[in-house]
Amino acid sequence: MVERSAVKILVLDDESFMLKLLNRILSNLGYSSVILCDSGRAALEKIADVDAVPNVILLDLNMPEMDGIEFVRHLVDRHYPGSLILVSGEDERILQTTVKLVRAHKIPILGYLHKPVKPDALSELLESWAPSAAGAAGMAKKVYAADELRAAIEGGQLVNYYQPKVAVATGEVVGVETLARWRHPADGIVFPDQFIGVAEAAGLIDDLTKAVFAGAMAQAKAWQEMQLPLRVAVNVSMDNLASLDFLNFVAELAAKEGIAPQNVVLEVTETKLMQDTRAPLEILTRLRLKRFRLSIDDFGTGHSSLAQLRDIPFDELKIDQGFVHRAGTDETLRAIYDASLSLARQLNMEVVAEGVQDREDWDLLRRTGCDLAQGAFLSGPMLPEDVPGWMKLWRERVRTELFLTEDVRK
Ligand code: G
Ligand code: MN
Repeated sequence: MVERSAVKILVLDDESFMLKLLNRILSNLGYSSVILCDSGRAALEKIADVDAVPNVILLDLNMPEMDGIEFVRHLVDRHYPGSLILVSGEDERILQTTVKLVRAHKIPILGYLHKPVKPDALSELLESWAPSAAGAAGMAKKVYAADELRAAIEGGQLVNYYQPKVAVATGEVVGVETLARWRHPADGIVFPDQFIGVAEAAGLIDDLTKAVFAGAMAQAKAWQEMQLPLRVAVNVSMDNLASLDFLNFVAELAAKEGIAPQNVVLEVTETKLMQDTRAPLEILTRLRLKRFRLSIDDFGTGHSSLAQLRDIPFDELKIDQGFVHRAGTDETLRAIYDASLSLARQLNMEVVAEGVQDREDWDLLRRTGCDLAQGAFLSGPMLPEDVPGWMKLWRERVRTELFLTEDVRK
């Protein structure tokens, strides 16, 4: 049993009377270590202090400026190791969808509460918090210091892995997405969720993206010379799009390696609230004018995906994996998947479904006419030297098993 006074709780709600009310309920229940925040920004500042990281966050979904869903995204970027309880006046459906969204991000969620909050219900959810479960999830992830990452980038410790994207209608391997890994001398292979956030926060993301991009272009050239004309995608952070320097770097490097802009995809995610969107807008538009392909990544989870769609001429939309796997049987996921697909169609964009994990997912893509698939059902990320061999096996699979069910196309 954990002492209630030892459980660190952060309450985030834009309404001050709700903060006071929840504070009183918590205090009556014996939870005395409580921090109150009235905006996502304020809460993130608190969380930045390692000693103040809460065990449980009570999160209001509807807030001006930064809403609860965007806040969760920031928690993911910051490797928040604790648990969440959602509090909202929204209806059951929205709450359930949000719970799925948060679970897809692997943040433990104790449950949700409707406003007005009943003390008994809150008490029950808090009782279910256990330090072992939350601690284990948090401890598995080491957060690296900026200096160590800087040395790793300079010392060439980042390596590119590549994950295939396949045309659903024909099985043809259209391209690959470049996924950075850190070959850490002591810790082994470190995944991007453990260092991209650090790179962004420490101003290292330009150096990181440039290193990844340079490797990807060199690899694209090598494949081109092997008669494997693969479109190569690279993940670009919004922070990269703050200066014209990046635009020139991309254009010059692709030209130097002899890669046509049509075969270069820039996958853009908005992970934070942009202060000033003029520079990224200009840079993306100019990349597009040069015929680079622009892709909106993790669609459905960002802060202002719809605003981005309105403002930026994207060629490709990637439906976030959280809305793809199991969308065949889950009505809510299916509704979001269908809506994303039809949005992309109407805007004349190619659609990629991320996170295709099994045969059922693949069949759904075929049935619904999704353009491209990416995910473990095809292949996870691999080293570039393994790509040609995988392509051979994949073609065999396409011929023998994947297109036998003609009836899936209703
Ligand atoms: O490889 P993995 O599926 O764990 O990658 C998870 C996410 O990490 C990707 O979807 C992408 O958003 C991010 N990521 C991987 N490589 C890079 C990179 O080079 N730059 C940026 N900005 N993000 C990356
Ligand atoms: Mn991506």
